[in-house]
Amino acid sequence: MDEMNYTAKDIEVLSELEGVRKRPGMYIGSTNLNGLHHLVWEIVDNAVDEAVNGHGKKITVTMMSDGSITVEDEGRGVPVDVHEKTGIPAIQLIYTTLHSGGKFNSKNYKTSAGLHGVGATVTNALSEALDVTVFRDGKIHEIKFANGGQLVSPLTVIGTTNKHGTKVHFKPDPTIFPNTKFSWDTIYHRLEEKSFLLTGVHFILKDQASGNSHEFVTEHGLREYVESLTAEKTPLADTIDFIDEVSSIKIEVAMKWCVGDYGENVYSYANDVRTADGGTHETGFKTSLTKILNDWASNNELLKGNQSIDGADIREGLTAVLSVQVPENKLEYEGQTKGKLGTPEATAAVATAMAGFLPYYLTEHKEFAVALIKKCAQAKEVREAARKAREQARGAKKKVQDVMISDKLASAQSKDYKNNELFIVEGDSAGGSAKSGRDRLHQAILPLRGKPLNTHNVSNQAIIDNLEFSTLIQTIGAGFGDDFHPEQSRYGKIIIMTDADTDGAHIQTLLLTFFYNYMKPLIDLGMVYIAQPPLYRVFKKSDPSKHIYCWSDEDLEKAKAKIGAGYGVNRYKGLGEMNADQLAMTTMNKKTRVLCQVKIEDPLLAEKRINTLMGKDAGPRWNWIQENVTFNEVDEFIKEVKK
Ligand code: 0R9
Repeated sequence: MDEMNYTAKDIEVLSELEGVRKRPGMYIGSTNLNGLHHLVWEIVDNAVDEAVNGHGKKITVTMMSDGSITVEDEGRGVPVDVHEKTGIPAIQLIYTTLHSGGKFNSKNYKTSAGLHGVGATVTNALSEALDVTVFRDGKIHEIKFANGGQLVSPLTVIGTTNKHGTKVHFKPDPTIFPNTKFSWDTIYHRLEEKSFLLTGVHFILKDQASGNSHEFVTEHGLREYVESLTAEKTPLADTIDFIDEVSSIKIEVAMKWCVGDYGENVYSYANDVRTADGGTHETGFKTSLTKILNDWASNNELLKGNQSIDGADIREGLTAVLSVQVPENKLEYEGQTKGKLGTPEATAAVATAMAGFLPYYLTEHKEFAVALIKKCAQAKEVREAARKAREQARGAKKKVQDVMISDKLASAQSKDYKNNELFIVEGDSAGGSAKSGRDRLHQAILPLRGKPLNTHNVSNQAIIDNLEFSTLIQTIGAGFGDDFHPEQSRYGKIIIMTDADTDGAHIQTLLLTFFYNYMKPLIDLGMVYIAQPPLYRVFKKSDPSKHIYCWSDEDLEKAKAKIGAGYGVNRYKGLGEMNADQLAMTTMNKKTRVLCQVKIEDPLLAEKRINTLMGKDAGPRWNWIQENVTFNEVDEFIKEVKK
């Protein structure tokens, strides 16, 4: 088509696709690995909609050896007829225009989230190639796009078939995504999550390169979800679950209390989309749970005097999944993303459903109900005692000077807290180099003595009693746990600086476990970092002032070539091997260092991993290591370290 023949419609299509390519963040959040996988979710969600509408029960995702991906469903097949007004096949519009789903309303092409077309078009716009194969009416139809959604092969019948369904195959555009490698783990967990929400739908994940494949299907959806989330915990009693419908909102709940678990794990969904920021349905769940348990306890004279139990004490050790299906005309979200449900009716609907089930369950399971109330009352006592102790630990009343907090801490001079940085450093010797090499105005150093405590599933009291962590809590000065106030932090960046070896990695994990469990807002606000000390220094033997620092083996080879004949290599096994200037230059100086920001991209995966890897039970950890760690690589690493 030459430029003169462009119709208004073509220009509109081009500008829409271009708009997506110019501002991908607006459509997929970012162009990092999260954004990359968003392309897959858009297509999988379309396949899911078809399955939920009762057409086809199997969805297959195949990671292809060439880095592309295929999603296939067994539904009716995307309509291939020509759109009356434009004369263009419907399928072409779906993949090239935003909001095209809505344009088919007149044809009754029902879409549950009202988002069809947006998703498929976004994936097409951000792919170097995308082709769709439709198996429908005994024929195989194919249409192909390339270079960000440009039509390269119009809709054609390429064969006959007795199958029905849709297959979408695409390869993300490397000019948009810095990393185009799909992650088995990420897709695995998303499909597993979907299978918990959509009982009876089979999800199959295949990796062409390794030949691995996995099928997910559940019979008891949310119940199985809660059981998987608590697999490594000790239950107080069996999982409780129910399904109800109130004011045309479908409500599903599964919950389980575990002992020795001090966390609160409530996960909510609206129309099968995770509502990470909660919303009206979650409020209905939490308030009704508190009311029902308090009423039941007081009716059965289980509470002293007029006492009541707080919601937080009831939810301590609780793992619950709440899923609501809200009809399209009532579906409202708060804010830009779909992270928070806004539908006002959802609060009362969930509360009514809870009230219609839970009191009867408690009465029928008295032994459990009594044990639960006891556990909640105990949590309340511990929480009150801990609150008092925390106030002491925080030194909120006394204006404590930094220097008095710990004799080990070298504090920053500035009171401009946002620009201050706290380096948590492994070992006294590295601490010494860091203290001499730092920018005294803005950088504080807190050396750690040995391995910190594993803080996963320990009580608040155990944290307070631990010298390392109580020092860290006092140093940051913003409290911890439920009483953590990130705005009070004395540091804008908390930087973990450990040796680049297995011990260093272990210390990082233990510190991150603490931040995750007791100061999570610091992670959510992007305030936690891991310093990246170099692994090598390559220098010219005849003139050691000519040198290059290297952060990887690839860097090392390049540096050797650059320095040329007569090079020497220092391998840094620990921070202590660097002098103060070298440590400052490579790892601490704001202008020259490399920092890795700690982020939680998939909250559910983070929760599961931390339970597996940091939990008390070694069995699941051992299994995970067996399944996921390539021991050859570890052996090689150990050999290298020993050299
Ligand atoms: C592999 C990924 N699958 C899909 O993207 C997919 C979309 C889709 C679909 C319909 C059926 N299967 C699908 N798979 C469909 C068909 C019909 C009505 N509604 C939906 C029908 O035959 O009448 N569609 C998604 C959007 C649309 N179809 C359209 F309506 F907008 F065209």
